[in-house]
Amino acid sequence: MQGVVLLSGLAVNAQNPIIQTSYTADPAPMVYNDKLYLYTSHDEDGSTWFTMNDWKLYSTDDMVNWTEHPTLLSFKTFEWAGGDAWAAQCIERDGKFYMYVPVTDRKGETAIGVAVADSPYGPFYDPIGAPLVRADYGNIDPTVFIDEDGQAYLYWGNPNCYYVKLNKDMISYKGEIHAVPMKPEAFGRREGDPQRPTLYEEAPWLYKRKGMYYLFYAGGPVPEHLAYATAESPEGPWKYGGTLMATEGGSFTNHPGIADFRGKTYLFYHDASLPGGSGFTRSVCVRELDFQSDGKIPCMKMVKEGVTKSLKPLCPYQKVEAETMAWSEKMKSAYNPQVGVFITALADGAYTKVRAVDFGEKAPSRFSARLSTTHNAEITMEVRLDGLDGQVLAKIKVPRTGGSDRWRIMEEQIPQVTGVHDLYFIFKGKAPKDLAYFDYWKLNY
Ligand code: FUB
Repeated sequence: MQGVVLLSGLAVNAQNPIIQTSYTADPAPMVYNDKLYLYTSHDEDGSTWFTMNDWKLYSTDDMVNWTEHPTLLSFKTFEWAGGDAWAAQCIERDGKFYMYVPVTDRKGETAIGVAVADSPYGPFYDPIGAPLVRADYGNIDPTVFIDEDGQAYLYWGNPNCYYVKLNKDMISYKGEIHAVPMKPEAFGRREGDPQRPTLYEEAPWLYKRKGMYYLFYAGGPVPEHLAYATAESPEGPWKYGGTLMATEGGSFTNHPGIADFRGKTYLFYHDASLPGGSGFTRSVCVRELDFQSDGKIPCMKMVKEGVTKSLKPLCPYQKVEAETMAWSEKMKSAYNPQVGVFITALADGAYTKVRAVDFGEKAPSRFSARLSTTHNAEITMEVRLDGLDGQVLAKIKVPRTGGSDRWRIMEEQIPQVTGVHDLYFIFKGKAPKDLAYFDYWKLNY
């Protein structure tokens, strides 16, 4: 567990990986009501295999600050599942949210299930009590897409790629399960393996732009790269487009997720860049995706800086959850029923950074935050402007309440500040572990 959070020495201006408080993988973005929701799988700390039991959810409306939400479902949501919570995708239809997940059934076979909710945050339940689809083998990595004519498609599979048309209810399908023809013209030629003539490995993602269908995927041989194919129909035939992202980043897998949001297209992927990172402890990243005028996509590099410009300033005059952040070090997120998701400052110097906070033209006079610690030693939270050594806005002694189930709201007068600033919340003090808990903060006039 220490590995994921005791990071230091990563560039102060890094925006990738976008989640630093857990290991996350297999990004699946979904845009709904002008907000981007990011569903991810969750590599357990210290994993030496794909040890993944539940899915996580983060959201943003500015592409730089991400808010963690309570864990929305696990393989246990599916009574027939025996384990595994691998790459999933969620989509909205007529106000309901459908999450397609690969799990392993009680006999040890992979299958794709579906869970439904009335909100993107869940709670999700299994409406059919059985797998939704299952091909001969390799039933992982579902991707779902609804075309303009209302027809929904589900693609999935490793090492083969399958698809099926979903019914309007999104929890049943019509017709046959189709195996996508594995032709080098469609997915690129793999040399030296007659069993696997193409580069296609896994992780399909179906997407449409300007009338053209794109099938993004992870290509082999391992270590994976990202590639894409295009077609004039969501059922193919597919034409190999080339490499989207070469192998890099330290993880032997990669997994694309694409979303259009506020006029731009974003490519989500994963790497192993958090401390302790590996092919089994991965981290989700994002960058803009550029298209050429002919619809082709140039090969892209992984980028440390991620998305550099906030799309929208953050309003600090309402509760801002501590788990809303652009960057953090030595921080870990947790959940309890008293306050929901909160963060723990693990060691001296732990901090979070929140970008583009809009104080407005009239300066606020007070800062408040809900905090707690179990330690007698003096633990403080400094709030600084625009840098770890920037102007001090507040210096609050964290109250000793005795646990993360007991909290106090602390308030302090602050100097006059206006305009847009990055805010840093820095925890200082000497304690053997878990310095302080932080639930939310707010500015007041
Ligand atoms: O996360 C487990 C597996 O790793 C996914 O199913 C693949 O796409 C790869 O990312």
